[in-house]
Amino acid sequence: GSFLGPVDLTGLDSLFSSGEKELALQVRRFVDEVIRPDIADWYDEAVFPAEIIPELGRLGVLGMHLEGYGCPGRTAVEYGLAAQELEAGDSGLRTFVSVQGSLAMSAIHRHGSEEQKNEWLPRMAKGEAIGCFGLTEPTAGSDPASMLTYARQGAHGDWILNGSKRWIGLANLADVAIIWAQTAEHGGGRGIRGFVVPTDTPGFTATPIRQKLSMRASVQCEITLDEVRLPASAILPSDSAIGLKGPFACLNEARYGIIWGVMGAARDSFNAVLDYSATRTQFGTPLGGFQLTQAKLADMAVAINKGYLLAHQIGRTKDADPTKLTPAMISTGKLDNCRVAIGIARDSRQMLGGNGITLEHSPLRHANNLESVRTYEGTDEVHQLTIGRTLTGLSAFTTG
Ligand code: TGC
Repeated sequence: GSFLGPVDLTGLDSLFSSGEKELALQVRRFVDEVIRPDIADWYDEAVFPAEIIPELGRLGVLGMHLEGYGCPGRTAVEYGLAAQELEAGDSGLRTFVSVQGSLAMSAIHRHGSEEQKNEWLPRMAKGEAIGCFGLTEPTAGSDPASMLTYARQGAHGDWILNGSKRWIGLANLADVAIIWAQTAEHGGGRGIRGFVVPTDTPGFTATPIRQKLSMRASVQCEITLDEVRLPASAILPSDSAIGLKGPFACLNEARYGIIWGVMGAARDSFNAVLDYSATRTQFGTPLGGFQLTQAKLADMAVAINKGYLLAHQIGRTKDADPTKLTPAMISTGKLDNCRVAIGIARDSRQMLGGNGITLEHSPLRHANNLESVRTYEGTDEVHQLTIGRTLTGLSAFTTG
């Protein structure tokens, strides 16, 4: 049988090497042993299980695709396979791995000084230090160029940060925050620079956002920066981090992981409902014997196969030559795999009937999580307009 289970109707199994499949199964075993038994309680009680972070380090999934500095140095496809196994467990768990590896670690790895890399990356790969990534603000979501957080330089070259960030994953647990701030009064997007901020710096506060109906087994925070004073060496020094292309290069990595991750949530929803339709009997027949059930199962399976094919194509392209991985390609995968996955999770809940509304079954939990996933790292609309700009050569992000 296929390592992806009964949903694999198109020979997806043959697209992956035995080493890649073994890695996926290793992550799946971790999810089965460490996540599945407790995820319903964590979600119900809004608890992020921070104690598993060092275990994720030992599993080799933190900064998984990065080379050197104690990072695992895995391929893009291996990283993708791990992401989909983690998200089959819960999107909140995969989000932690994305924020740590694709956002915080990749910002330091790509744009940081040797000193910053040596200080943070080996410990972050082991899960001994936690990172977060502060781009979004209360008034700057899809439009990060409008950020208000400001970094001014003091007389001795030190930097003083003021402002706020919102929706920042794990900021309350983080040891280090990558904070993006405006440095030039009229710099627009090009004045934006990144800073490596130890979270124990005076003036840094992170407050968890409460009453979430999505990503409950994960934490997102509001950060306030009140005269946060940093040495001159805290800036990410690389030219690659001047302007918005600095954070966007990291967002590309996180968006790439999502293309795969959400297929795990879709597959887990599908498996839950396939099992249920074999055992649940109504009108004297297992649900799976009804044509309306089979039509839904067939449509879901077809959509999941297409989603994996898209993720695979994008992953192999990234491994062969990362410069060929265009923003439009990433937007295509992120846009469609997210909306396909949330549709499957919702249809699965429908097929579970009333039993689908508790945490005994995964689909509604996945569907609620996917509300966040289809919104963060670029909404559907941002990705549609990115694709639209590529197709037409016209930017429709502003009316000005
Ligand atoms: P635009 O003029 O398009 O670009 C500005 C500069 O950035 C470059 N660029 C990219 N570089 C690499 N990869 C990409 N995908 C890039 N897209 C653009 C571009 O070449 C340009 O460079 P330069 O050298 O000319 O300055 O900028 P714009 O302001 O028109 O952007 C348009 C838009 C809407 C596409 C962009 O702003 C966008 O993608 N918005 C969505 C923002 C988003 O995804 N936010 C999620 C933030 S994640 C976060 O804060 C925490 S969530 C995770 C958690 O913590 O739980």
